[in-house]
Amino acid sequence: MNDLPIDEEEILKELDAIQSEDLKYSGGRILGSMCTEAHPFAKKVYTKFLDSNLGDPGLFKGTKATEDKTIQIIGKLLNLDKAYGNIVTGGTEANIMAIRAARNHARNYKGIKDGEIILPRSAHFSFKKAADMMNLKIVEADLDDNYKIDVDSIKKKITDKTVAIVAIAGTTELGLIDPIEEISKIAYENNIFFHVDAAFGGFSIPFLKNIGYEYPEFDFKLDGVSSITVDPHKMGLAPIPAGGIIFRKKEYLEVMAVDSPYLTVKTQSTIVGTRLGASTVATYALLKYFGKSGYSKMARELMENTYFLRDSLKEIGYEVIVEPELNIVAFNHPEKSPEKLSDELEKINGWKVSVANCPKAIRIVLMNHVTKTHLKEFLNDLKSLY
Ligand code: 0PR
Repeated sequence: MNDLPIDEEEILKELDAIQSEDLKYSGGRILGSMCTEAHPFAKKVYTKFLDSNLGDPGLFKGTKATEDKTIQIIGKLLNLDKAYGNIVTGGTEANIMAIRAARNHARNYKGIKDGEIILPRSAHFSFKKAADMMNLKIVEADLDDNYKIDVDSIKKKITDKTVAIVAIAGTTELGLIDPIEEISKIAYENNIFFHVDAAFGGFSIPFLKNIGYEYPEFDFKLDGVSSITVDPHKMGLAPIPAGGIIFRKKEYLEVMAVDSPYLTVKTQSTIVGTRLGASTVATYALLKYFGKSGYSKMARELMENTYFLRDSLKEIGYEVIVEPELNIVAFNHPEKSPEKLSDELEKINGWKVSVANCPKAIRIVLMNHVTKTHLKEFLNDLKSLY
């Protein structure tokens, strides 16, 4: 550390140099990210609320009330009349909260000690963190030929130690939606906590449905669904960190509550203590700013880009691995491995794609910063590498 203070200007110069090493979404080269540039209005709101701390809500009553309102708005979007939950740091924290609620609920009401969670291989790695932190055993559900949960395998894997079943609405690698309706029935009949990870899909499926796209039910309309993760900092255009966890019942928050006696609120259910209010208020502002029609329009445009990429890839001879359900396209070169193609794409023009593991494929996430013009350039390069 320097002994004497350094001039702001000088520090800013260094920071500019630091920032120039980072990629910018606007460059259009980031093709494998579920995040995008936050909306300018959200950035404005964010800086206005930088000091508000949701960890001590009695001091920031306005911000806390706004978190509650945001949870209600998102809950309604997911067909829940009265929602319970929080805006947290991201999908990871939201998933950890869901699993913690399930584990504690099963421990308190069913006396389950060494619990198990059933989830598919396509689940995000945040569940491995959750299982590790909570001493739970992961029981892997099989995938069918379309890379979705095989419902029968869930039935077979339920034991008297099962504390939760997890399914995904918008898988990380392929953007697929699991057969949530069938799984919800099984969870309901067996009285097991059922968590839907819609970190990615939760901010687009409801809006796409709104404009006539057909998707199966995935939300609280299904009686068996206990909680849903839905992340404003992915498809919602909110600034990082903004994840969302919505519970059907208050008791799921209560089973996680610990005493916080010297604070303005006497219990806390979130994992994080001191919590940013800024991204929560920015999320609220964006929900109002776009409304259903704004988010629907955006979701439609992303799907149009998705179909454009899918069709163009097929035209030039690449293999599209699965029919896209949301705005992710996974494809392969008929001969080159995805790793090799990924390296070549980076060398030829700085493209940053990501390689899916199950199945092995190049995976493109069509976020707002990826325009048609970028896609055309990308396709030209793919043509030259064919
Ligand atoms: N659930 C699902 C279905 C996800 O896809 C992700 C993250 C999470 C939970 C965890 O969310 P947080 O990362 O907010 O905790 N999916 C992306 C991934 O890990 C996140 C991501 C975003 C990765 C931007 C890269 C990137 O540039 O692949």
